[in-house]
Amino acid sequence: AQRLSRKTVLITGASSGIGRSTAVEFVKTAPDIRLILTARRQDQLELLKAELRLLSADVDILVEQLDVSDPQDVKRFWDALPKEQWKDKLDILVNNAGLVKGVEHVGDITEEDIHIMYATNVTGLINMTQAAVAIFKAKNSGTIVNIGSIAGREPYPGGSIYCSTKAAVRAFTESLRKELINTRIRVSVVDPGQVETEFSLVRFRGDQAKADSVYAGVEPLTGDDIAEIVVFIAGRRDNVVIADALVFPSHQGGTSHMYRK
Ligand code: NDP
Ligand code: 8X3
Repeated sequence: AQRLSRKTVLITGASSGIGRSTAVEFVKTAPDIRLILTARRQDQLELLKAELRLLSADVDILVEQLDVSDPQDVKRFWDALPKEQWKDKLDILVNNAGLVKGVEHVGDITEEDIHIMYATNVTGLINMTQAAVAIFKAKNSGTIVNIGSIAGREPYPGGSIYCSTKAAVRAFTESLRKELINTRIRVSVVDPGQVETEFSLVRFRGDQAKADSVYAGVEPLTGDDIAEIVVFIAGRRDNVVIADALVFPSHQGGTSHMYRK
């Protein structure tokens, strides 16, 4: 908690699931933390801000609508970020925003779905990272935690685009860590297995019954489980780099290895 005191954290995709839980966990761990909460749904971010204020009166929160899939919006966001109060003080970036659309096989995937997954999960993450790295290099400190997935390690049928975006996150993260080896900037990737969030609802385009069937007969991880790990990684002594974390619920051994009751 002491190590995270007054640190400034930027979370993408903070309006739901793992990102939202990560914001809560940072405040529970360090009640005087400074949070920049971003996502497309600003109303959800405002609700989260109110909830976090109830947890701690000492927290500083900046809510900013940001669509990471739009490079112009990413540029606008960084240009508008108050320099002295927030931008130059940035310590931790959590690249969490991401999504999957559909289960179509190759040949049947729409151009739109390919674009939104790559633009969000890959290009968005890269653009956010480039901006943060410039700030971190100037002060030779900073932590980047990227949310990958087991899907990036073990691709499955019906997931060609999503799985390849997460493989890209993994490779990008590793290159970056090695590029920064002579600095005090830390780079980590967390690869969750099955987590119950809005993820499957988004995959199945709002079909709640289909989304629920993904979690039938199993006990998935929660957003809070992954949030605890993200905050743990960020809170280590600055010479400690948890480079890589693969996290499963106990019934899961891989993307297709699942014990169902
Ligand atoms: P949710 O759907 O609950 O949350 C996704 C978050 O990403 C939302 O806050 C959403 O906010 C945000 N987001 C989506 N697109 C954009 C965008 N273009 N710009 C900014 N924010 C965006 O799912 P999870 O919490 O599960 O997903 C978080 C991360 O975890 C993703 O990267 C996902 O791939 C990864 N993951 C999830 C697993 C799971 O089983 N759930 C397993 C492994 C990895 P908004 O819609 O307001 O923009
Ligand atoms: C989410 C995990 O296996 O549903 O990244 O794609 S999976």
